[in-house]
Amino acid sequence: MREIERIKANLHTKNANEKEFLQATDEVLDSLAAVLEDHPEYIKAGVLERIVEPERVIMFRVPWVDDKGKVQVNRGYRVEFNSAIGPYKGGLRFHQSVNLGIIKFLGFEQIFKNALTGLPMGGGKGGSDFDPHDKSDGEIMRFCQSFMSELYRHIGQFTDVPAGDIGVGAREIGYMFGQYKRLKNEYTGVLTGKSLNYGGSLVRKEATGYGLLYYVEAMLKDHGEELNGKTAVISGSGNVAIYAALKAKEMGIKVLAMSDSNGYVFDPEGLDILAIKELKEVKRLRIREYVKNHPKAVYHEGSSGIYTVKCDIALPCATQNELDLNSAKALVKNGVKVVAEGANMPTTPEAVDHLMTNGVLYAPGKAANAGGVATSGLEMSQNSLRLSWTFAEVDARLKDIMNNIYQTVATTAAKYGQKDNQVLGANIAGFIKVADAMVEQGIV
Ligand code: NDP
Ligand code: 2IT
Repeated sequence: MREIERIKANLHTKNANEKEFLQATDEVLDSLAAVLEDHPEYIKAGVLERIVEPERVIMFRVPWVDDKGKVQVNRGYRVEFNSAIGPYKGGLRFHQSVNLGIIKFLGFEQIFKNALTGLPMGGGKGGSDFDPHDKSDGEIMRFCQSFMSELYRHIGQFTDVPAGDIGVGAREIGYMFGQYKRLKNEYTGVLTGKSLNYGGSLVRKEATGYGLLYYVEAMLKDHGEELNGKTAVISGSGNVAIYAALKAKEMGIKVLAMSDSNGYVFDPEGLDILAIKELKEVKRLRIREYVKNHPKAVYHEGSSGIYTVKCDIALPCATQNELDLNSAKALVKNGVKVVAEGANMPTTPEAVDHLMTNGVLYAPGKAANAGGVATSGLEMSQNSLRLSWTFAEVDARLKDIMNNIYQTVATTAAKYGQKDNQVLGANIAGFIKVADAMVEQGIV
């Protein structure tokens, strides 16, 4: 469609250095031709031009002092992308690879993901190029305090509510919450993913991984299959991967391999997930340490090799573009049935094409990993009500939301004549909700 091509060309000219952002916008825009035919009001109201431009981009200096007394400077970001359906909502990523293009791609994806949850949350994302890997607890605290000393003026429970992402878990959220409270002299639910001691929600820690499995369960049920007895590989061994693996095991799936950025561990009889959780979540060690106490398992250097392991289900839960065409070919050759994304945009466009043309059920992250932000939405509700729901209650709501997302995505894909094309279904369903709100609110 001419309108779409024009907007894409303009975006590529204006943001030539932001390759991940362009990858994300191209995919969404390419899904929308049929919608625009049906809805000329979106074109008239300039919805496409507006939705690809962040409402606000904040970049700032984050100075801190390391344990040796040396001054360090990182760059902080918050991209407030779209507030049509609620306050900006999305995580903070601390990783050495972070740059503006990566935060913009994540913020853009978040708009549609949050819309799919059915909860009133706009899209945003932030973070820093700070590398937390080799830092002491004191250094992490000082960095988080410095980061929040600038960010606090831009966020708020009704404005923008950050949470965790890569490199940001309950520890970092705690230090940032403490600093926000001190600066604002105000106790509000300005961050989600808080610990249970001061306003966090049960199930938030588990939510992205659990939600991913609830989504896959709904998808397989719709295709007359069940999870019990299947095999899986799960990339990463962070927050998303660990709780995906625990839920997978509970559902009768054998998890054969998991990874970190150095390599992967493989055990044909299935990994001991609680041992991996202890190793990564509590001791913060490398995954290669696992084989020391598990002699049947093998460690392979290099994380992308994980996709050469024969499995029924692959769950990429580490980072963007980790599953490339070669990995997709290896998975297809080995008979993979399902690829569902716990990470954001982990599968390259060429790999997605290869999977879908070979009949693999492919679930994009903005649908399949929405359980984390959905439960953040539930944390915001509980904070506003000043009460906490039980584990069972939050878990039931999460399951319900993931089932609804799958149904919405599947129905939308079918309605547009492309059954099982969940990329199309997720992009269109998320887009329509936000676009309608943007039209109703006028040119802002
Ligand atoms: P964590 O920091 O807890 O874990 C990240 C995991 O991915 C680690 O095992 C890490 O290995 C690995 N990893 C990170 N970067 C790379 C890389 N460049 N190459 C290979 N492996 C890498 O993050 P999360 O589990 O929270 O996030 C994982 C993914 O899920 C991200 O894409 C995130 O955006 C997405 N996501 C997270 C949600 C959440 O609620 N936390 C919600 C929805 C999506 P190492 O330790 O070696 O760095
Ligand atoms: O990518 C994501 O959806 C997240 N990192 C979670 C965001 C949130 O606000 O809980």
